[in-house]
Amino acid sequence: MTATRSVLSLNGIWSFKMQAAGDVIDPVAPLKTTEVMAVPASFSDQTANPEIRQHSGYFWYERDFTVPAALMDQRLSLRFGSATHEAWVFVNGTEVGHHKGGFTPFELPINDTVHAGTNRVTVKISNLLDHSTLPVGNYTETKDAAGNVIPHVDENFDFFNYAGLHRNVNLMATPWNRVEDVVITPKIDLATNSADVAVTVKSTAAATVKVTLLDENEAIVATAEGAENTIHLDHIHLWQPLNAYLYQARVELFDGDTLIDSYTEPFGMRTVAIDSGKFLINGKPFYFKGFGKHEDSYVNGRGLNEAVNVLDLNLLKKMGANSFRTSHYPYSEEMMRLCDREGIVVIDEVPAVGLMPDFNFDVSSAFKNNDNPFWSTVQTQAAHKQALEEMIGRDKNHASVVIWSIANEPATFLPGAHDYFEPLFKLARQLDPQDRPCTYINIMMSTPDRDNCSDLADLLTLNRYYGWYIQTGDLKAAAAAEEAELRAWQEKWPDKPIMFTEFGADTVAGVHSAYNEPFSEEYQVNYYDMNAKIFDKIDNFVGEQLWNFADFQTKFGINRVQGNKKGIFTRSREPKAAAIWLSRRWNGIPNFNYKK
Ligand code: BDP
Repeated sequence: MTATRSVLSLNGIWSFKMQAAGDVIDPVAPLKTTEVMAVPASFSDQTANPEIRQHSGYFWYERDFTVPAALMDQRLSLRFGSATHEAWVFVNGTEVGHHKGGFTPFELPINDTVHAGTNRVTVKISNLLDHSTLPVGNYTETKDAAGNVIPHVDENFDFFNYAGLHRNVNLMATPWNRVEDVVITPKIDLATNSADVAVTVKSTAAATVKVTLLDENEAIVATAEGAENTIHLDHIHLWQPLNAYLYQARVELFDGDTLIDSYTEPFGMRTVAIDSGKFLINGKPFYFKGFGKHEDSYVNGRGLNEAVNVLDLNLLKKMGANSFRTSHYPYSEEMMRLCDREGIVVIDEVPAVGLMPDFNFDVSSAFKNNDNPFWSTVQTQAAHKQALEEMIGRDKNHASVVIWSIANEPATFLPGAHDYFEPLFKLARQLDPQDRPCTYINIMMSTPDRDNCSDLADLLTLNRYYGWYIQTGDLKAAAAAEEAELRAWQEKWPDKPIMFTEFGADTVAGVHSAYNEPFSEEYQVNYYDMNAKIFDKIDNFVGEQLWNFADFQTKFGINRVQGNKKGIFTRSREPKAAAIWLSRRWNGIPNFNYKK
């Protein structure tokens, strides 16, 4: 909302219908249903009907909304924070647009289909995934007795396939001639404590562009005119981990003296660089302490839950942590803004998860299989490019984002992986105006001798489960194997920083063992203790992000008891013993200069 723009929330209770086999639904007529769903949220855990929760296919949402007559002269659009995974949007029965990809926003103009007063919006949602989508799902079809196709998706990944209108839905009214994008790229000189801030404004009209930079007290620190500016600032305040400082760029379009549009974008000033095996933020070696997370909470499922976001960051800070990864998809815009404000360091990840032949928990099979033709059959390249464009397009200005993660645990030990990833790394580097480091999250079968892609990444971000999926329960053997692998990586790439982006052990809160038994709280503590001792021995080891912040929901399976239990908090955010142990460790580790 600005002086020239209105935003009206369409969150709330919507009508809802699962499209069962054989159902024909025509959006020209109002949806025939008595079911309702709250938005934003997954529908999955709001229903009491297991058939809806487990259904693969199509779902319909609908509600009325009012367009005030006073807004009818403006450009009207519907904006969805995300619709998971694919959506077709109809206004008063007419299709106004479509979007595929469940974790990034989209906006659809609706002037031609609305009138002042009451209107109807209908959204058809698909939760289907296959070998061309991100995330990757295993798609199969059967037929019922009447010959109707029954689709089925088996997640090729370890989290529940939550779906629905997951984030805010808004009616927006903007001027016809408007600001379309703002790109803010601060080039900082740490030695002189000054910056040249490049501000590029993309607008729909040839208008006079005015840019005003404001400090945290809303005092004006600089002004400039034109669509492309480089503004010099002295005596800058740096955005620091856990000590954020946010400036604002106010962008205004003028026609003569008349204000046509205005938009304000917050931004922070910090540098990110990699040098001699260190990860530098503002020129100093940073040590990542934190988590792989999920957008996952009771009832809301994967839906935006701002209270949980605030609690999670409060718990994170209390533990002495400083960072997390948006495993395994871009998180809400609200969470990204919160991280900017709270000084949380973020690894931002596209939904490229499941890029491996058959997701299962038998790690040994993949160690043997080195000739699977996976990369010549998978068809995700187009979706992957789109996901990178949309994530970097959305998140480019966030100070909190310091690394782009281009995939989680792709099968980089198989031939063809390098050809698949090379163009994606190139694209990410072209798209990012701030030249942040790029990486992929390396799976444990991709050891230094087997991995095909580590030359592409700026740093080594490893997921390792020594003592869990291998050497289960034997922390001594696990420690030896883990240390040997880390030393091999360091030798192979002496200038690349190494960090763990996952390591963890399933732990059922309340289970105890005098014998250090896996699944007990004691084992989880000892597992982290073992890992910490290794990390502290490796010079280029720059961070530990464990798996996972909290227990989270997964598909049904014999390896999961109501979900993945590797949280150091339960799903309701109660600490397990490991959370207390890790708080002590992390509160004793400074954010900077931990490794000499
Ligand atoms: C890794 C995945 C993550 C899983 C985790 C686990 O990146 O999504 O949840 O392991 O098995 O394979 O707990």
